[in-house]
Amino acid sequence: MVESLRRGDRRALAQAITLIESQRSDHRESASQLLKAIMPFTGCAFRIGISGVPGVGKSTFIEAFGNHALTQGSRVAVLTVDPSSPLSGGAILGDKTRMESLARQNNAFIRPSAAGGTLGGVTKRTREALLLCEAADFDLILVETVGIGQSETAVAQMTDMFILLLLPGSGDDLQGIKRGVTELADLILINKADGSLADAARITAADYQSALQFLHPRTEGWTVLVKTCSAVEDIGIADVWSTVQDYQTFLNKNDQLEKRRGIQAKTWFWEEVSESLLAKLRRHPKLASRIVEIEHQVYAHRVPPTVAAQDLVNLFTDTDKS
Ligand SMILES: Nc1nc2c(ncn2[C@@H]2O[C@H](COP(=O)(O)OP(=O)(O)O)[C@@H](O)[C@H]2O)c(=O)[nH]1
Ligand SMILES: [Mg+2]
Repeated sequence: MVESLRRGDRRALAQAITLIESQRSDHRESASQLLKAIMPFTGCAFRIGISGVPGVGKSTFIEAFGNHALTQGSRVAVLTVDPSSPLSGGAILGDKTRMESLARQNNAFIRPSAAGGTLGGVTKRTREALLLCEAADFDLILVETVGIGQSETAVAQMTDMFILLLLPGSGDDLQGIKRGVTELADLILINKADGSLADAARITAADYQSALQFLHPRTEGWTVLVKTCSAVEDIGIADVWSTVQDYQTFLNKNDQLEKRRGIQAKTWFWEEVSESLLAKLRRHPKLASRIVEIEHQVYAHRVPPTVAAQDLVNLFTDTDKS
């Protein structure tokens, strides 16, 4: 499988992703082996997260941007993080999930997130899928996520650059800018800057650009730009491409890419550690009845949660020794 991946074989890549998505324990074992084997071939792509509310045009943008990247000689892989997809999939009018024109290209690969699952489950798989895409020689990876809840943060945690798409006129609620936007975005695009919305888009962009002056960028030393574009009419896409190049150069020059990825890998590692420790504790046969008891005491406010937690952890470490 590693060999076929290294040849850039897209069918092998799809199979490999299916393998890492599998819950079967024997599959998990092979998945771990596969991931270990491909590690030397990972890390060479530029990873971009793309977020925004449903309907803002993320998929349409990815298609336009991805097609542009292909003309520049890139090999483009698209992954999606959408824990809600089984419910909302295709529910939005004109949803462009399938990205047909991009999907037809030889040097493009598109993979929607596995149906169902928790955000944690989906993002874990997406991180691994991203590595597999890199091993299969894709040098630009676009991760689409809905701008709801924690999924934005999770995607920012696995990418090098974070692009936020907004709608023209959305500048009315600039107050939301502190939390959601500036903490994560390296580039903000006001999409649908075409037809009757073009003027509104320019005003929105100017509003955001001036509001951003007073806020701290996520990447030290980088000025977050606000630009307009039209994914449908292919306006401003080449400009976005050159901004992405500039950002990539900036990150490389300052060793920031290396550092960011190192920190991301460590965070991922500790997430995995806490997850498997917790799973082990919850499934511990000797603790099952004690857990029910303690939980009940916490529920009834008879024991402070902090004390109960400490008791349980002590029980766990003692039981595990014996
Ligand atoms: N006018 C206009 N419509 C767009 C643009 N980009 C996307 N759309 C439309 O907006 C709708 C939602 O697009 P989609 O890419 O599925 O949005 P997503 O939910 O953010 O992925 C579709 O009907 C698109 O055709 C654009 O630049 N201009
Ligand atoms: Mg979409």
